[in-house]
Amino acid sequence: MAKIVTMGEIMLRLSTPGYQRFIQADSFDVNYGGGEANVAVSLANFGHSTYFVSKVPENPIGESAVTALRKYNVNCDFIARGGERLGIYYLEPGASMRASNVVYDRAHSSMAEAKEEDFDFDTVFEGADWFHLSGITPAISDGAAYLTELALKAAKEKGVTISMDFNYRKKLWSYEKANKVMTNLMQYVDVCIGSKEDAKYILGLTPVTTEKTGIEAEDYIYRDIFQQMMDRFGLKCIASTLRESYSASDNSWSACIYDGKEFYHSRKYEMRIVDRVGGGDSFAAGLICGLIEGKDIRESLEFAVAASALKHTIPGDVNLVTRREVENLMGGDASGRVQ
Ligand code: KDG
Repeated sequence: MAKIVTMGEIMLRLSTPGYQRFIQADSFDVNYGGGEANVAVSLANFGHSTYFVSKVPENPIGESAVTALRKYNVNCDFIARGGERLGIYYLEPGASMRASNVVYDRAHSSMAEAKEEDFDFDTVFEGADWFHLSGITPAISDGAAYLTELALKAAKEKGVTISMDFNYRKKLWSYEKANKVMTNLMQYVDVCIGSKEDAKYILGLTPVTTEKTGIEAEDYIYRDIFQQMMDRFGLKCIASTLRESYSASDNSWSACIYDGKEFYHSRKYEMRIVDRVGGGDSFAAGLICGLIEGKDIRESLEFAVAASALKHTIPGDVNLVTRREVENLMGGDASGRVQ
């Protein structure tokens, strides 16, 4: 069982029931979520010893968020208490041709205003095998960006493997700001999850053009952009999810990975989506799970894609599927069609 640490903001998620528009809703469904918290839950669910680093207010709402993580066996010893408030995000789930809509109400949250003295990173990373972060944490405030770098430095000094999922959120920061911050943070990263758009708009890399078409073109462009990222940041491997959207609720889902030698494109699943939020986080968790258990990049990627395809069938942010369910899907009917 590996020790895995993730760090970020956990929020109260209030979503309209039954695909209602915001204006219709007179109640909300309550869940808790946040990019890195979602990854922690998935990894705990796969049996790893998982720690979430954050700060929540010292009130019943903060405690409820912590309880939501404890319920899924995430270790919450490194969650500081204090500050003003828990961030909230409102979700209007999309359906058919109507996209989802998110409204953030998270300014001045406890995590956005957390300070260096809230965390003892030496203790956090003692004996840790892996540290996972996403671009959401440095995006929430300059203070959180500073803390992110402190945490990355501490993890690096202890020889911990580091993964970073770009997770670009345009409602949190501009591409210019993301470029400045993320380019610097990439020096600490071993395993990266990001799309060709992230490479272009956040890292300023230029994807190659090609006359190839379809999946061949996609693989060609990804291989090239991944190589550019390898050359620049000395990564161990890079992966991206690949979504072909038929509508807001019908998608195909696959992924690709590159380790500097082999480029691999996974099997594709056709999905009817119940809740897409957290799909990327469950992919990150599946990939970390595979790699940390010594699986090769192909097996790790297939596990991650299947796990995240299943996440799309579960309401809420977090992936509550078992290892057995993921393996059954990997070994079963390629349609992966789920209601
Ligand atoms: O990846 C899922 C996240 O987007 C969701 O949990 C909310 O953390 C969140 C954010 O900042 O958007």
